[in-house]
Amino acid sequence: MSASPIPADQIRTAVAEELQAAKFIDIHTHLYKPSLGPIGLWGIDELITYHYLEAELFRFNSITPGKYFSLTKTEKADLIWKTLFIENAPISESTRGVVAVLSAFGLPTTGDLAEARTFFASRTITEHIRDVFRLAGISEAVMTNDPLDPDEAPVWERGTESDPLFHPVLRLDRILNKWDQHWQVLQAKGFDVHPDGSGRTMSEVRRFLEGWVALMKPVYMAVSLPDTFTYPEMSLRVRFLRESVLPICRETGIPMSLMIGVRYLVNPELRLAGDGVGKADLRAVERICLDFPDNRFFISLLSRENQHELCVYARKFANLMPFGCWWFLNNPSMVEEMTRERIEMLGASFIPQHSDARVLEQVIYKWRNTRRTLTPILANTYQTLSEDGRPVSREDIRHGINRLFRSNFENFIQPAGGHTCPHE
Ligand code: FIX
Ligand code: ZN
Repeated sequence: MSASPIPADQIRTAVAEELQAAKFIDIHTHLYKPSLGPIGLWGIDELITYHYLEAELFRFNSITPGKYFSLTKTEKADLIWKTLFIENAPISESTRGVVAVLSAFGLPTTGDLAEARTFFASRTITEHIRDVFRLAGISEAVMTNDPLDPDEAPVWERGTESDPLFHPVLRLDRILNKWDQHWQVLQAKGFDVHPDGSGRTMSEVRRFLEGWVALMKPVYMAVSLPDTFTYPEMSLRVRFLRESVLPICRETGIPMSLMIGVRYLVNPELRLAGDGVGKADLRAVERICLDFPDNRFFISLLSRENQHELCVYARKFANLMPFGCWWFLNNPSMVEEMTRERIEMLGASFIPQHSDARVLEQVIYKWRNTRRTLTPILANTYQTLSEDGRPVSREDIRHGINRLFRSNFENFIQPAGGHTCPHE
């Protein structure tokens, strides 16, 4: 690859081509390898009944959530399609996404869903995953795997083959956020644990997680946390972090992902669509990075108001890797704002985005949008560098994009030996 400088007026084309050619790693999704069975969602009815669209349905249609959730999947999809795609133009980020998926497969974006249903019913999952990943421009996706999920856990325990397209993650929300509802599951498996965390609970949870690390070989552990998350704090959650989770992460060289800022079920009637956002006190992140210098933390924050602080903390802690424009921030206006600020403050030492896809085909539009939003931002970045007197080569651009969408992640999940400091 030539290191020869690119004329400033050709930088944008070079950026667009390199973004298109690069295969990204999607570091956080709710997608599943086929061998985990029906928990992996795909197809038109799943796309349309995505909780983002359910939230929008209730703004346009007077149906009550109770009545809506009593419908069949097909009835739900037909109602959302009629309301958000036929009676109204699908201009929101989430509805436009469905249109982008339909047109990616050459399917009609108006009329009824019959042709789309026939098309998706004709696909076999392995060929479909291959085509979807190609259209999305990703090489692999990182899953969200819950060792206490009654549908998923037994499949892992029975043994599943590994899949190079899907990397596992040990998701700990049930232990760290809902211990009072789930401690019995561990007790039933023979772990000497107690609801109040007494006795051998901490070491037994450690033993439980050690077993899952050996079984699942996760690339990182993860938890979503409320906007009220505080550290340090006299709580079971913080005890589990300190005494069970972070010690194992350190010993096995696995990073911990903290996704902070959720106000769970602000409207419980909306179920999965009922969560909200709140500004978090990031002194918790400051202290946890300080207290655990040998642990590495992926951090994603849900509140727009927390993003600048996160950039500052990332400048203070090399064991902190900011990632993604999570959930309610995964909109071009927010992605633009956050990515520009992160480049200005962190160079290419962060991970700009993850899809958070819950339905397979969503990666097509979520990554198309990311490329579309980042092209002018990266082009402007390199053009400004060239104007300031440092010639820019295609190699520079390729290296930067590879860092943002691949090697920052690959290096950060490496155990300490292979880990290269993100600031190098
Ligand atoms: O906690 C999470 O991983 C969140 O991403 C999800 O719970 C959320 O429902 C979602 O789908 C966001 O996009
Ligand atoms: Zn998620």
